[in-house]
Amino acid sequence: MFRKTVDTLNEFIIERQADFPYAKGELSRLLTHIALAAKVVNREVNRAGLVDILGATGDVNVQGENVQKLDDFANAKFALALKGSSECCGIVTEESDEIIKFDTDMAKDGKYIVCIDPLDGSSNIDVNVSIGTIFSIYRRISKRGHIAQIEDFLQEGTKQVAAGYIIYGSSTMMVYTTGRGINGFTLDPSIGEFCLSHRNIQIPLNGYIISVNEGNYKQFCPGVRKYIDYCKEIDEETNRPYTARYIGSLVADFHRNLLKGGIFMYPPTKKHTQGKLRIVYEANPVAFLVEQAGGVAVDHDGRRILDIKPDDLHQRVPLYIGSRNMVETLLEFLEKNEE
Ligand code: P6P
Repeated sequence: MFRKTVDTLNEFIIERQADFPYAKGELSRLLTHIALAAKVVNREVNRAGLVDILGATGDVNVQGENVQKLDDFANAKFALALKGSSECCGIVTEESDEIIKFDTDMAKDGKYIVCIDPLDGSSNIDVNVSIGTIFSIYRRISKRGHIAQIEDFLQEGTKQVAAGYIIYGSSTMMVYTTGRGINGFTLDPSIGEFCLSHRNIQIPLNGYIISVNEGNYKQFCPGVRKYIDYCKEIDEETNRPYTARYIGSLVADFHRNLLKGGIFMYPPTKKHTQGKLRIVYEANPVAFLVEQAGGVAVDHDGRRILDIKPDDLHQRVPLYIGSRNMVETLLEFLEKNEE
């Protein structure tokens, strides 16, 4: 009997569609279009050093960051794929101040909106360090058949119907959830397909990796500093000192901690008093994923990231995310050393 040896992403999406009895395939089609755009971006990322796509465009985005050529390329490819899916009526992207409303009749009838960071970690592009795409999918609130409205994009993270990321690293992987667990697919370039490689990912309850930019150590509050010091103490019983790993690409740091266990922290600093990461297209998608994997994601007050109602498209939030026991220990340090 022929035994299917590989689950491609498309097969997996279709199989899982059965989990949603009322689904007519719109979400499946949307996810398939995201995967297609990811393959196109992956090709360009992998040859970035060979074509004139490295370096900055000379523009500055809404974040005040220099836009890299590959940022622009990725942004354009994902926007095109999402508009072409006819399931998405609009997007918010790190690269645009305002929401992008799709105005074709098919797109205006789209049931979903997408929040996306097309290429996160772009400061790492020119030095060949892993980068990623982060996406989050919601049902629209505004009426179908009309253009998307701002309230479609300012929903709590608990309203996400799907979220995921693509990591362009030693291999290219797409990791996503639709609320029934989290699965990882590795791109097999020889067949041009994402193939199931990490089924039902669960993050270890305990981890021994701490990810934080210690260049900001003196700007952190006492509780964060004391927790970092705690992680460095020598204590064989609790496997300390922990290992410090910080790549400077959220997707790469998050992906490693998801598989091995660990905590990623972006606390408030003098420059980023509300943290650096954006709720809508960075914190919410990884928070949905980590909770689906059995982990925790909170802000500096210990609030669940997914419960926060964003007021602004590019609103930032302090982020503590990863293995449950590590985040809970950090919160104890924050509480004990409240300013
Ligand atoms: P810092 C990349 O620019 C990014 O938005 C995230 O991917 C990453 O985790 C963070 O910023 C790194 O910020 O201030 O430590 O360089």
